[in-house]
Amino acid sequence: MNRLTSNTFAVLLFAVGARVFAPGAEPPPNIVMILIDDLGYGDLGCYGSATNPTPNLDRLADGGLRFTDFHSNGAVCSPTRAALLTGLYPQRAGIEAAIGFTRTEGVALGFTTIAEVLAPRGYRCGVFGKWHVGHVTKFGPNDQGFHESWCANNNPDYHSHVSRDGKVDWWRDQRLADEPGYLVDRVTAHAVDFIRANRSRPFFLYVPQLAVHFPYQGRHDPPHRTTGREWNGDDRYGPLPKAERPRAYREMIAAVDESVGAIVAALAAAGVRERTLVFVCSDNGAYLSVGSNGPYRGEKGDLLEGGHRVAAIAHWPGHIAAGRTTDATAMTMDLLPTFAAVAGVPLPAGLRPDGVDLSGVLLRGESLPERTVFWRDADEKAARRGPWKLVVRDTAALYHLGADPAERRDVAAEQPARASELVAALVGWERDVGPRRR
Ligand SMILES: [Ca+2]
Repeated sequence: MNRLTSNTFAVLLFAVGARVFAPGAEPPPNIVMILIDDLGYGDLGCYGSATNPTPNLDRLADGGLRFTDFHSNGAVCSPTRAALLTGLYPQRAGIEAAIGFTRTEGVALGFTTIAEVLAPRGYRCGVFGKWHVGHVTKFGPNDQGFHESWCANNNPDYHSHVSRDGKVDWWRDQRLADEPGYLVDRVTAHAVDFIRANRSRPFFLYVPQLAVHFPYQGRHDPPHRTTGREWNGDDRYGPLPKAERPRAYREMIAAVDESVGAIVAALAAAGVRERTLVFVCSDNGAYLSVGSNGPYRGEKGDLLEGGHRVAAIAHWPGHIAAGRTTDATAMTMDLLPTFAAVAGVPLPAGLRPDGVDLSGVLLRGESLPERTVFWRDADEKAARRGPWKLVVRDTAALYHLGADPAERRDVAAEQPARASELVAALVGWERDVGPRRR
């Protein structure tokens, strides 16, 4: 975009922003949050994959900041999404496991979401993709601060849009509204339309892509699920025999990468690329039957690193220095305070996030003060402080992630004081967030 067009936009933007923001102030930045589903730490080119070409995501990493120690709050979908939306540990938001096909469970509407933080300050908020923090008719995005939404509750067939419960699962503004197309591409199209429509005002665009979660279907694989029956056996994974699923998975990664490229191109075409923070991460680790968690042991559902250490990239030309990596230990729940800080929006009274503001890490290359973070999923628990990680499964094990990133050598017996400290911290945290709800 040439300078004249850029200046014209700046004037227009100022005129719009001035209604909400102080005269003379810079217009607030847009925020685009892309959440990839079930993508493993080792699944992107910029994280060492030799099999998956991801040129658009690699370009974002080259031009921005790549995290090497970023974690999903959960090892499955719903808890991580609850943490992203609320800035809280998912246990505090009442979502500790993946939500099934019930309409009685979800993030209660009384919790303040990131959209509800930004919308009152003039941000237009849209979400396109997989919601999965409660059925949209009862716990939906439009009732949680988003102005517009196209969402699935769960992971429908990418072509027929039928979920595992045998029902069509594609909703516009919380009403069933099916439309034809491969869902990765439908999400992209709605996101691009949203950018075009809102080029002249600040926006928060949340794109929780459905891929690369099963069913494993590339663009040219056939539709599979039909309505009126459940798909909860091995057929939940889609139409392909096991041996072909990794091929479809790679195609789905390519489709997500193209989606990221299309969203970035839409930002550029709208003239807002330089005033938009793009953040990309995954909601949990990969299944090893199809994906890679790089050097880390475990997979989706585990509280070993493979279940929750994920790829994360932040990109904002002129604000985030290009080509850097950070080893800051960060988590999904940090994104709400981070986005609020980047937008210059104070948190509402009464909202005390568990997450911390990462804007110093993003914008100024700062490190984070040491803290202890926690996970709990079914009967597994984990605590992390510095390089030390306590993993409680049948027994408690202590790992030094610097020396032993694959968590193979339990050093609890050699480091009893370290182990006891983390056990005590975990007990204190569980007392704080309360017992598991189900
Ligand atoms: Ca997931």
